[in-house]
Amino acid sequence: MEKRMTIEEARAVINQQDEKILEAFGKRMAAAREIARNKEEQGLPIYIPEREQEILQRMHDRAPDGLADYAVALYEKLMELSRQYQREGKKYGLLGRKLGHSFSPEIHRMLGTWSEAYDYGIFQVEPENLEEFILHGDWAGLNVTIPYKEMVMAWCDEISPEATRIGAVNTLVRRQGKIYGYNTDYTGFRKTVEESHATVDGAKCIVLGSGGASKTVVAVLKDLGASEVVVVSRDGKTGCDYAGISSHYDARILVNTTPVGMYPDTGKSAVYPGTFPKLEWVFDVIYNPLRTNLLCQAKRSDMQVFNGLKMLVAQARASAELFLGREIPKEALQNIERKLQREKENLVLIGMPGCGKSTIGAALAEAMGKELIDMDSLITERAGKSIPEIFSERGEEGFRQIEMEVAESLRHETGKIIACGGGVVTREENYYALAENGLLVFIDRAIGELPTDGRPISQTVSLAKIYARRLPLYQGWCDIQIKNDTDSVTAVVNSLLHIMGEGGIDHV
Ligand code: PRE
Repeated sequence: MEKRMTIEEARAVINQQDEKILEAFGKRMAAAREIARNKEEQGLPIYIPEREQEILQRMHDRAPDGLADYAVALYEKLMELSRQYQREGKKYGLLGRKLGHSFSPEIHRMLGTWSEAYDYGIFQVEPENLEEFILHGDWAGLNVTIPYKEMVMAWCDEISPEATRIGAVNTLVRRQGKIYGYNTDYTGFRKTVEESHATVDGAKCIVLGSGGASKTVVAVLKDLGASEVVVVSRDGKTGCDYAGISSHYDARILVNTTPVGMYPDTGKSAVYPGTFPKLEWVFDVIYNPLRTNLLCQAKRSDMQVFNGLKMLVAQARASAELFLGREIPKEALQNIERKLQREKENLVLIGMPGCGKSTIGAALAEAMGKELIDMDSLITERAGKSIPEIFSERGEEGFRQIEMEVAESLRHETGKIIACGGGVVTREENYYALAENGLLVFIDRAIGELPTDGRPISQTVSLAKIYARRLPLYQGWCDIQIKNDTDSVTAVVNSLLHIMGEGGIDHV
């Protein structure tokens, strides 16, 4: 019989072998660094899938008995570390002037989990320091944003045909001491339009703004066959100023590329989409808020609306592919976009008094790890009085006034569950405050099931009348309508989570 080792003996063997492994590991990593230097000089990517495949196959075939799968797992990890080591000290990031609220670092961190982790930061640079930063700054790859997309072209050694044609660069990569400029916004916006299923071919389009983003949008629309693209600028240099828009009310597609309506200055829009009788699709390159005032208005007019999140994620993926010199799976796009949308958006619960908004809200908050905001509690706090007291002292109008102030104060909230009072829908202004970052959920409960005690409005007018009056409002406002007829909060919460889950509704 084979002699068995004691724990101590086996550990001594492990310690001895670990010394050897460590020494070999050091030599392997040093060789990887050498390869990295060579690759840098020759402009080759760090990740070479064929080489890794060849190594994995060899390790699989040569592994000691029963250890093939372990050897493969070990070498997968080893080569991941090797790539990380080769990339050490390489900095990537977003270059711009004011970047406080950018989603890019978070998106690139997530893209890293779909490929390999890379160091992505924020570079806020003033115009007078731009040249020095581009030419001599410590970076390997950059995304470029407002106001530098056109300026950086001056320092590029080579500019891709796409970026040259558009006249704007949003991605810079350093290779062999040279600076290469690309435009991945094109890829990002094209993806957004293609996935929207908007019929661009033969359509008249109107684009608000004339900066770098506008040029990209125009190129995409033209490439997709738009019959006419009207660019609106404040100074009218593009051939159309805001006063001239009335000659283009026959547009079918509208795209905003201006910063009007962007956080923190939200609630504004450069045009009223409702005045375009043929308008069907409205795009905004802004993603914060998730729905600009323009998109909120367009949605109220039953147009199809798309925010800038898909474009942002798609351009980031295309840029990361250039940074890393490798493909990143397509599935990363939808996954990251959905994650961000879910993380940032509020769930705004609307419906008749007593339909279960607060209880369902609390359960949802718990299930989703989000904070619950109860508008009625905020109203009580603001007034320093109970809701029946506000009604008896100031009437419904007084109450609605406070409610509107509270809705307005919630405009910039993100990632919360907001339970609203039943009559929130009676003031159109509240929609615009709540829908900017909110997915509106109408909880519909049978009238006979609604309680009336302690609810001033419900006691004075018949519930059926209120319901009849408000139903079209709830339905007009909501993104999701859900029945609450089971008396099981969990059932309602689960079906809502199901609707919002993978394969659920697509919305912004
Ligand atoms: C190495 C690392 C990354 C590449 O994707 C392939 C292999 C490795 O660690 O084995 C080395 C290397 O950079 C190379 O052979 O090209």
